Amino acid sequence: MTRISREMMKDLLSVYFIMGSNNTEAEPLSVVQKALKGGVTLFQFREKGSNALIGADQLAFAEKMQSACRKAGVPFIVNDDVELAVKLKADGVHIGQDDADAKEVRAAIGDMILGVSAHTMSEVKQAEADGADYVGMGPIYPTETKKDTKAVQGVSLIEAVRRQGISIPIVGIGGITLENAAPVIEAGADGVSMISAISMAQDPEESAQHFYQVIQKQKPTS
Ligand code: TZP
Ligand code: MG
Repeated sequence: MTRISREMMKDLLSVYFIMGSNNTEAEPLSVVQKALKGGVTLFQFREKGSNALIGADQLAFAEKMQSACRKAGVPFIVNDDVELAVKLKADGVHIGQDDADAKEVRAAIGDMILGVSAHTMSEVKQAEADGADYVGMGPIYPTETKKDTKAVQGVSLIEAVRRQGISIPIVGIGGITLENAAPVIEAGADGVSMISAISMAQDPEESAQHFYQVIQKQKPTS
């Protein structure tokens, strides 16, 4: 295997749906299946917070999500847990600044996709130097889903990164909805990442479909 190309990574980031069992009041697997059907381009398994599954239950649930992603041909990324990602032979892993050292994670996972959360210009540069395939930047807008976020930063840091000519694939995260997604792409992101806008939607398939349409319209065709 070789590392994913930047071009392909940028494509995959278009509609990056993140979910764990506690992000929905509906049956989690069916929510993910509907979202995949609607057109999400990348999925992250993020099982944390109150009532999160642990141990064998978490593993079984992760396997179900992974298998749904495989069927849909959508890469499956594991949040935080490098060991779980390796065990599942996931397509990638996403880490925050406090989770692990990105350089060490890169060494442990070989060519799997590596995503790193970055909140400052220097974190973006460091992530790129450490071998990240993409950076997640945010929270762009206020969010109720994650309580311990850094300050809301809008799109200005994304613009600043692009102004410096840094071309690492970027996905924006935090409070993103169908209504406010377009400016994130205009600022220079390659995609948007969301939890509640799809996981809590009345119709997750339709929501994913609409995100796909909005993002495709905004993204310059390569
Ligand atoms: N990291 C920064 S904000 C956030 C994460 C995981 C939560 C995003 O959830 P939502 O519901 O899309 O605002
Ligand atoms: Mg984390």
